[in-house]
Amino acid sequence: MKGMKRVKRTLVGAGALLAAGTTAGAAQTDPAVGWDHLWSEVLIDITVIGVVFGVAALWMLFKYRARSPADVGRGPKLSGTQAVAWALIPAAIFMADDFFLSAKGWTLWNVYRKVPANALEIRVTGRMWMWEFDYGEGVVVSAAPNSEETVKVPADRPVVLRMTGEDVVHSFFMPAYRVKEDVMPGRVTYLWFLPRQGTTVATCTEFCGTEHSNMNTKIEAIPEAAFEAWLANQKKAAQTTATSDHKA
Ligand SMILES: [Cu+2]
Repeated sequence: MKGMKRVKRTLVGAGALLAAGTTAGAAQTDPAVGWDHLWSEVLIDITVIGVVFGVAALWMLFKYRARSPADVGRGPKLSGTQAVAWALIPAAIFMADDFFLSAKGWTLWNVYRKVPANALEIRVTGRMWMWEFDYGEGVVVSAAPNSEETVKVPADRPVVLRMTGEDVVHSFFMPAYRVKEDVMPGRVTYLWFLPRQGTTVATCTEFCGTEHSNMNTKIEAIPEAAFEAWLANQKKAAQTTATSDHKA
């Protein structure tokens, strides 16, 4: 009875923990932070496992070393149970950790693929060899190779990029935000990220021709109010140009 109670309590505890994990997942607004956590977790796990097995191997090397030339070939044999346990226990430990990390990765991936409702949408076109950013209403920023022009985004507001290509396969990569997605003709792919104030780099990461390495641009995240003011100005300018073009 006591045992059953304990099992029940453990199950309830595990359930609560899982539920807490799910809520934390839902509240997660920046997948980049989640990817970093997951990566350090992978590193910690493989280090711990590596050290444990390394120490065990060294200990056995020492314990079962040959003490005299006559010892060679007379090492102790493992029993059937020992042999099976030696294979299964480490495999179970590795698999448990693998499943645990993949479950976390899968949860995070789903957060990453679900665009937040309040995201600002920018349409991106990739072509040999530049990126173009379309904010709508005639506001287009062309990031020509090596230009000093930055692509502005609002800090702390999610931004979704809907991307397509005009010629060959490109890949849009923002290392600082841990996001990368292929860009190709005939299809619209997407990614979203949560800008942090400051300037970072976006670059093409699919070899697309001789100028591929120049296909990069600076992404500048500025406070949202400043961004809104900038965008409103750009829209006004775009409208004026359109009207004067029309008159001409
Ligand atoms: Cu490219």
